[in-house]
Amino acid sequence: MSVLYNLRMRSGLLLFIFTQVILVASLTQTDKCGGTIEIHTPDYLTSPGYPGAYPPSQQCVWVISAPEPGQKILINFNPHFDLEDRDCKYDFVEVYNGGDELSPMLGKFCGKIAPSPIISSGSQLLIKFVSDYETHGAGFSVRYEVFKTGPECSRNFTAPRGVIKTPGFPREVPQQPGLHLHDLRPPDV
Ligand SMILES: [Ca+2]
Repeated sequence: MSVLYNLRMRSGLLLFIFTQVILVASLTQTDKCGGTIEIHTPDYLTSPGYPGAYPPSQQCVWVISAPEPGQKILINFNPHFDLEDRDCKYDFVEVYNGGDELSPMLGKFCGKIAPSPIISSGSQLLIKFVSDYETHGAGFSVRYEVFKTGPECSRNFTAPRGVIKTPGFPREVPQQPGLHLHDLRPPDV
């Protein structure tokens, strides 16, 4: 009886250690303050400690690159966005349209409203996160991926009537992020 009990305790302990190791490994992967990222699959980066409060006095710079020079990058902020809101003077996240801070800034964000999705015009984006010494929020999480454009979708239609087919119809619609059929109305004349 006690042998069985011991065995269960031990395997329970091992399982506990194992899950902790996994937890720490998965946290450190996305929890780093800054870094160089080449996109292979869509992934996330977060402010340190997210969704817990970020530490004081951070200055994190991530440079994200698409694998091919002609590709663009799409980033989507998680709606759970929370940075000290004092006109973005003290804590903020900045997005630059290129690989360094001399590139044009696409936005500087703080407060509790997550920024809209952003698409780079080139193959690099820079994200910079800054916090000062007091008053912290939950921070931010952002998903990055290569922006996909297909030749067969996302066109503007101006004819008064016509037929729209999904790419490759009548085959199944491919699972393709960024595929939208929109703006189907003819423009007002
Ligand atoms: Ca602050």
